[in-house]
Amino acid sequence: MIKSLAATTFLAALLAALAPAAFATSHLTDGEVRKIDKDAGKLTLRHAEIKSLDMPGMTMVFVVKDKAMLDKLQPGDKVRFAAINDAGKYTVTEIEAAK
Ligand SMILES: [Cu+2]
Repeated sequence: MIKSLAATTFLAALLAALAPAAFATSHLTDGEVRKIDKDAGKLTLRHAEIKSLDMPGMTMVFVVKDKAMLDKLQPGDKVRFAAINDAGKYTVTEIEAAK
């Protein structure tokens, strides 16, 4: 009994330790690059639901935080990204190639 309690406690501690790592990537949303406008710093993405913005999946235009973010992207690329609503402008703050 005491042994199994210790094992349960250990397991709970282990899960608690692992949880932050799991959350670290969960803020990223799956998407696909449709169009890139480097001059305007804009990016059209077909994206999955974005829970943090309360937005269903759709294709839409985003502004990018830094135009350099567009350099490594091509239309058709599968990506994972984070976006915020910056005073009404949906802005991509992070983007990476999906594995
Ligand atoms: Cu959208």
